[in-house]
Amino acid sequence: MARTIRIGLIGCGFFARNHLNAWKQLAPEGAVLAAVCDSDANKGHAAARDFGIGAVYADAAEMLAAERLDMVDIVTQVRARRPLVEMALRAGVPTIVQKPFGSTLTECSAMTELSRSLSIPLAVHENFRFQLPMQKVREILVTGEIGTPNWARIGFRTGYNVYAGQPYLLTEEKFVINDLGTHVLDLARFFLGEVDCLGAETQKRRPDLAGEDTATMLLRHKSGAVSVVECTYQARRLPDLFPEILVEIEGSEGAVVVKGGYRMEVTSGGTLRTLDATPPLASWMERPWHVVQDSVLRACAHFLACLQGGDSAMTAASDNLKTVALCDAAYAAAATRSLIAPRY
Ligand code: NAD
Ligand code: 89V
Repeated sequence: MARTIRIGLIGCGFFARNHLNAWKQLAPEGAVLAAVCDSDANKGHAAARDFGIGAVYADAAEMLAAERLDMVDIVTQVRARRPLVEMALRAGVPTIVQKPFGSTLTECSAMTELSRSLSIPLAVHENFRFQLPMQKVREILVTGEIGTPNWARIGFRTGYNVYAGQPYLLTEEKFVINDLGTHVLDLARFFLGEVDCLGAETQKRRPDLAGEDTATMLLRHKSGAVSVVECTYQARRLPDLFPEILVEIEGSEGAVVVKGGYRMEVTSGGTLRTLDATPPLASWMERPWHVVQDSVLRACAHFLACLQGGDSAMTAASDNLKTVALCDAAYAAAATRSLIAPRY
């Protein structure tokens, strides 16, 4: 059996249930939920009760001092995040932090530099690239079946009431790019590589929101490829595909397309094949969230294996910093109505 990894989870709110279920399912691979922490003691105790975790804390410093941990998984909102990351890294504990990595590029750069200077791993739980359909797209690109990718459209368009489970999104001054754009911009990098410059238009189509709810971005990648990356919570169309991501990538020899219902079409050298990328539905998962929940499981399995093997995670802080730089550039592009080079 692989080395056991004792995990302390901080932030037992809405989405943490998926992390807790994933770590529980990964017990045979060595994951041990050793402790939970939430500044709201009721939430911490509820998580401990539901997942059979013996140690519960309301203060992260107390947990880090009392527990022998091999990993900290931080699932708080972004507002509370930097002090927790710095505390865990300074305690010498490898840390995973949920997206968005941080509130600003400067803040994310500082956390990345602290991780580097202390030689303690820091990774971002950016899980859209771990979704089964996205993994299949990546596999197809790597095989060269569609040739050199040169154009793409990546879209997350829904009218789903995300605010019911995440009410804090109503008051984020910088909302959809930092919260959702970070996912689809990360996919653009995952599929087409780093970005030379980008343009962006944002909209607040729901007037009572504090921030933008729609972003449409045009990217020129260093490879010469061009991508259109878009996200909104204000789509009013049926069927609403939440939380599915639609992808079209064209290459020199063909194309790969992810359509609604997890149907994929691959054109290569003049022939078309179709495949089904429907994600599995573990007992703790529920439609339509299962694609996201399955990606949490895949991401956590990746982080666990990387820690056990001493490898750098695919979404290490130094990598996700480049995605944050795209979010930063997108806000600057929208504000100035100009093309902006990301501050890598
Ligand atoms: P939430 O507000 O429901 O939960 C956060 C919890 O952290 C709360 O229970 C709060 O009491 C606790 N907390 C805050 N500060 C703390 C501190 N200093 N010490 C200990 N506990 C503290 O938030 P949520 O909706 O679960 O979102 C958490 C994160 O997950 C966000 O960054 C969000 O963007 C992200 N998220 C990711 C996905 C995904 O991976 N696809 C989906 C939804 C949300
Ligand atoms: O991934 C997220 O941050 C969630 C979503 C609903 C898109 O899964 O908000």
